[in-house]
Amino acid sequence: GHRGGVIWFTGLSGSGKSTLANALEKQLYAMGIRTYLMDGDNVRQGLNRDLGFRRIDRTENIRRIAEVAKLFVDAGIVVLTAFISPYDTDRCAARDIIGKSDFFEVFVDCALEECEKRDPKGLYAKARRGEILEFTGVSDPYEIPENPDLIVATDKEEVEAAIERILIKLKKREFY
Ligand code: GGZ
Repeated sequence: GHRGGVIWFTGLSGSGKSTLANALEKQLYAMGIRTYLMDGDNVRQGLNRDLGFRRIDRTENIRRIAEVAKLFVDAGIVVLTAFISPYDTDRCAARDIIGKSDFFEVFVDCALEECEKRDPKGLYAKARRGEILEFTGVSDPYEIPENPDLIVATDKEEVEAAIERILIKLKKREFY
């Protein structure tokens, strides 16, 4: 069986975290690897429904996600997480909870202008109109990862090529 581990995607809203995580999960599944994908849809609706987007809430959001991800890793599952996780200290805390050797950070790098152009849910437009406060990239910070395991520039690289690069590194790190 495989060892398990967490592939932690971080980046702005609309940067492509979910797209990459979903594509990678599909590939891992095809390889017979057991996975679990955590994102806003299955975490912020349930476990973290009491949390909003203020700094302390984001910190607690990430802490709980890391603790749950660790449980899945203990069960030998490869976990993919797709959260903005904008603060460096929170991402470092997540890495410490999960354990350095089981944590693989992917910085999903995409220019704010491009994310705003995509704006699939119209949230950037709302943030610009002041209808959403503390929106990451507009009125709230995003701290660029200083030492990610991998950077994917989604405004420059195709999903399939990025997935291939991730898989090669995961293999080297013995995630599977
Ligand atoms: C950022 C927000 C906000 C604010 C609602 N700031 O594109 P989406 O919609 O689906 O992804 C965003 C998601 C971010 O939740 P995370 O749990 O990933 O954030 S964090 O890691 O910072 O805790 C966006 C939506 O929630 N959203 N309000 N103010 N994104």
